[in-house]
Amino acid sequence: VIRCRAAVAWAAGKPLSIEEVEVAPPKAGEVRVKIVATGICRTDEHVYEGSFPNVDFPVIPGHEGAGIVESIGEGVTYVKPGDKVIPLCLPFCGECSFCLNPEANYCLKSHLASPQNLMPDKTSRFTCKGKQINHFMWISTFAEYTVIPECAVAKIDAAAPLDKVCLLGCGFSTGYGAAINTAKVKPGSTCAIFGLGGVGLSAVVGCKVAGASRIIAVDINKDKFAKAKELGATDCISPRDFKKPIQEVITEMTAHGVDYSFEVIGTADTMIAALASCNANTGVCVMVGVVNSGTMIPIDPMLLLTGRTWKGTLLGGWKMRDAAPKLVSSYLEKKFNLDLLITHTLPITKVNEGFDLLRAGKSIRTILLF
Ligand code: COD
Ligand code: ZN
Ligand code: ZN
Repeated sequence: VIRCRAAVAWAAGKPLSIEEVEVAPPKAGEVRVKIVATGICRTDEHVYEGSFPNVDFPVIPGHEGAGIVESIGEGVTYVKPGDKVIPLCLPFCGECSFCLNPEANYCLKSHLASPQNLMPDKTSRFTCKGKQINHFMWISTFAEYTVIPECAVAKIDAAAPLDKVCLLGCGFSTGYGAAINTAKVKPGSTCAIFGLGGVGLSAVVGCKVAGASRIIAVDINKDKFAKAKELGATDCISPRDFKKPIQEVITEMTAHGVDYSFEVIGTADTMIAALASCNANTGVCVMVGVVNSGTMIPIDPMLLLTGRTWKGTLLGGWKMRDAAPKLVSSYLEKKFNLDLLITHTLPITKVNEGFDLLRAGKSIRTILLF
């Protein structure tokens, strides 16, 4: 058993508290990882608010981390102590029909398929003050040491800087993959990205790397525009600056609407606006944001009848066990720059300050270091 620090959410809406927790050794098929760095994603904020379904408190959140394998349980062959890894919020069992399908990435044996926030055997490896603490997405990266199923880690290059590549665990891969894999943006095409948080800006990067000629970035917070331009946006617009709906503005700017649009906010209104912003015939709209559970979206079927495609994406469509090491190599080869997305780096003890920055719209990504 290892005693170490972790940021524990004891109850919905309460600030996280830094606690000393006990982390049990990995059981068969599990690995114990020393987390070196972890990002704060909006989804962690949803957990904290208590709006994430099927998450019971107390819980150790965090799902955008990177670390080093400390020990392995019986039968583990994929990694050994000392290997650098990225914990995966979508595991890879390698056996289910989605894992066997080269185009799918939603492992049917994941925590999403049978939601619960314990380990796959329905027990916890964390205790604090004599109480059992729940896991989050099987990876709980807000703990200095965490136990993860072997199928939910990806081994990466020993040269990878963990305080940067942790972003590949969620935010960057989600936005970048939405452009590269889900939309399959073509060179010379036009794109519109709604929402310029860490995920939306990563979609901007994906469109740029794919060779889009025009990238329209949309946000109500104009403070995000400078970064969007730096990352490749050609136009930045705020819906608040126009009397007419933003989809009409975008349609006029591009004659018939963009080739690809991305909704990276998570509201019904912006989902409809993003759909209507892509061209009526070959336009593809990818929804990345998650709406509050129970939200329904009324749409005019004519929007789709003329040929538009409306798609969703999960973690940018990547099969992460395979993709994470390749994304790390692309980063090391400077194909894209993750560093520009990191606006703050804080010690884990300042985790609540990190959430305050996110809520105030002042940060893109905050990295917490142990
Ligand atoms: N119009 C334009 N922009 C808006 C509007 C609006 N009506 N409302 C908010 N925005 C802007 C905000 O100013 C902000 O800049 C941006 O939208 C949102 O950014 P963040 O920083 O709050 O969020 P991100 O980028 O960290 O995450 C956005 C998601 C939509 C991805 C996230 O909220 C979400 O739904 N996550 C779950 C979806 C998913 O697959 N995530 C990956 C696994 S966790
Ligand atoms: Zn599977
Ligand atoms: Zn996330």
